[in-house]
Amino acid sequence: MTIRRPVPRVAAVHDLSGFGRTSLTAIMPILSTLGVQVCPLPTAILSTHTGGFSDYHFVDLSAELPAMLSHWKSLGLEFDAIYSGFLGSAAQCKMVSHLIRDFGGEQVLVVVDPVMGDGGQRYATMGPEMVEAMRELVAEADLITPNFTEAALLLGEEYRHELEPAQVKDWLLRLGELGPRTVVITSMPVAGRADLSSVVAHEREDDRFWRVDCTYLPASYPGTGDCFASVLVGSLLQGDSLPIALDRAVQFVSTAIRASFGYPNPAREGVVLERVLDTLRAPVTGSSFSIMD
Ligand code: PXL
Repeated sequence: MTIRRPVPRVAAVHDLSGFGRTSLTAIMPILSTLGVQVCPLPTAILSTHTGGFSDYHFVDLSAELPAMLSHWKSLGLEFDAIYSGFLGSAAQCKMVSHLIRDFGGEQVLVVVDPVMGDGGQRYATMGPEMVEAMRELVAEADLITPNFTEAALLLGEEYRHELEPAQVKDWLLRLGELGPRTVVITSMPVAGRADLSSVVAHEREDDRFWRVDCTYLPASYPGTGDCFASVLVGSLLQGDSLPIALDRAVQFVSTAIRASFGYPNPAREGVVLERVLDTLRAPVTGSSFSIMD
């Protein structure tokens, strides 16, 4: 027997923000802890992320990406997953499409986290052209992980404060019609339950709808979407089923938020990842997912 690779390998296409625990500074430690090799392709370098900081320095690396990719190609590199998140421009969305065409395939899990905004607002660098470009990019993905705000943007829906269960299913199915076979929406408000927030998902193959609820925590830390999607990717690459991977991702984010809550540091510093990373090594001993009927 030949071992193809000692550990799964992911091409991670995100920005590198020096301060604030978002994107690559969250994704790399999480996936490494889950035993996954991360090959970062930084789309931009920022002094800090854009949530809660102003005057950040933003260096767009778009012009460098084709040369990086052609070097990877000349090496004959192969990946088990391609995972993109925050992108600096509409042109970068096109570059990720090329990456998917060059390095994707039957055996490669393509995950697009269409990072564009949160809480009903678009992030500072996300103009309307990004929404259009992201809509085209999600068509190339196997799995997408928009939050509620991003789901509304992708569908051209108004942001609202809650959705009835039938509408939740409708949104999941319509996002699936854009292309991906698995759709996950995070930070979904639960109708009539202000104390809860849900992650919901639909898999086209077996037409099942999944839901994981967690207690709504009155705090918002940048980067929690990156933490969620990274645990999901790492867990799926370890061989977990989708509902277990969703459960692990929800658990991790909620543990990270709770661990951060009691500190006086401003939310813009992100969650205290370093204090909770080890929880990712625990075996799965329970779960709280349900099937939506
Ligand atoms: O985690 C989302 C994210 C990623 N990258 C940058 C960001 C944000 C959210 O604010 O600003 C640069």
